[in-house]
Amino acid sequence: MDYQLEKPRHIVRKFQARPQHEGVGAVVRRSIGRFELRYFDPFLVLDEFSVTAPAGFPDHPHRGFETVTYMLEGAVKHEDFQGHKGLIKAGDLQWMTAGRGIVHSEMPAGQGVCKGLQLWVNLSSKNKMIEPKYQEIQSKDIASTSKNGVTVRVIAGESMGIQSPVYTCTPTMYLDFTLKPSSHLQQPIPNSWNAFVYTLEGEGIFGLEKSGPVGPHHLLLLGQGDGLEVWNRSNKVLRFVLIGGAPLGEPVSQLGPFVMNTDEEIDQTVEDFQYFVNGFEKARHWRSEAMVELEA
Ligand code: FJE
Ligand code: FE
Repeated sequence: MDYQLEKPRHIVRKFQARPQHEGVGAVVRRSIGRFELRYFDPFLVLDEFSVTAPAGFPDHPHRGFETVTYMLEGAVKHEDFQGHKGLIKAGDLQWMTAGRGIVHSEMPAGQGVCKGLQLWVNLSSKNKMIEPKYQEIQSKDIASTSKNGVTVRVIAGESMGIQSPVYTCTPTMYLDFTLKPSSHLQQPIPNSWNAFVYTLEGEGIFGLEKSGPVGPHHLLLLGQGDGLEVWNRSNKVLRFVLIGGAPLGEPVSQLGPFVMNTDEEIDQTVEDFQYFVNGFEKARHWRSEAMVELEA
């Protein structure tokens, strides 16, 4: 190993993410954002989604945070009220800063199942009302490297000497790791950050070498320390994401897809959306192609 961690983080809470219904006929395994774990500062929601047409997430608004969509299988067609549209395909990333307001639709493209992860990252009070912005990276352009049986795709932050070009308003790391059987990983994480693992495939040992293996669809909250150690002692490939961020330490007032600091700001947001002002102007006459088709 190139470095030794001084204080490896251990798992302090473990959740199995069970399927639930969201959007229109869509199924998500929600881990962060469910009743037992409303908020893991700065993270509001983590959904592992699985959607097949005609199900999906038709026209809906966002304000005050970012949605990060990382596709695992199939493709999502995205359109917003500014005329921004595109396909997010397997391995692609869309980092959308909703800021003061986005109205958009996210629907499966084609007939097959589409699967991925959607993370909601909160914005600090000074960033909640910034202009909306997109950072879109195709699979082939995502920084990736392999060493000693460990492969990382760097969605945000840096790992194994490579760096993501994504700018994160709230300092965030997002790493997609694949470990071959018998491989081992040490990944530094800033001491003051909140961090978690979400497992996708195979079985891994996280934090403590003598702990039991964890299978897919689990959220593992990490305690304090300077990094994470992982072992693959199984005979199958292990895949998981490691996500961390600097906590904002601010009050959160949330109404569905609107996330502000105070109840007054939420009331204002509901009004802005209702009267098409303060960033929601274009919502007055816009409907997505997906919505028009659904109603045809
Ligand atoms: C939703 C507000 C929303 N998980 N995973 C309320 F914004 C959404 C929503 C999503 C979503 C979209 C994708 Cl592509 C993937 C997601 C929630 O759009 F479902 C509710 N109920
Ligand atoms: Fe959305």
